[in-house]
Amino acid sequence: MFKWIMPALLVVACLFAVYLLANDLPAKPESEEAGLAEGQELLKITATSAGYKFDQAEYHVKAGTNYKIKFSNKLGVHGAAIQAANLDLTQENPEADYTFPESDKGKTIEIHCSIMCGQGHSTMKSTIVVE
Ligand SMILES: [Cu+2]
Repeated sequence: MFKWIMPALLVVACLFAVYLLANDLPAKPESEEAGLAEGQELLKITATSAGYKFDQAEYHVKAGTNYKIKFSNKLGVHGAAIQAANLDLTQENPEADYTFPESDKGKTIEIHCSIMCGQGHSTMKSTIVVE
């Protein structure tokens, strides 16, 4: 009598576990690639006052490819000026779409901080290598 109860409870418990797993998983972080146009690539530049530098000493891009350049500050207030591309990205204006022309291939383009941010400001630089 009531032999069916245990298997039935087991099934209910399993379903409940699956339900919990499905609902308690943290929300998927929104992909950084979301919002990119087709064929567009992301170039992220992050600046910090720790060492007065950009997160990479060299950023690599491909000539002829359209990039969404996203700038952000990790610590302090900085800007990323890319004079060769006529861009100055700041906290207020952190994004730009840009295609490095084929004529830039093989060139190294300078990025420098465009906002007076402190004692390391004058040497706060990085480069974009166009391949
Ligand atoms: Cu600066």
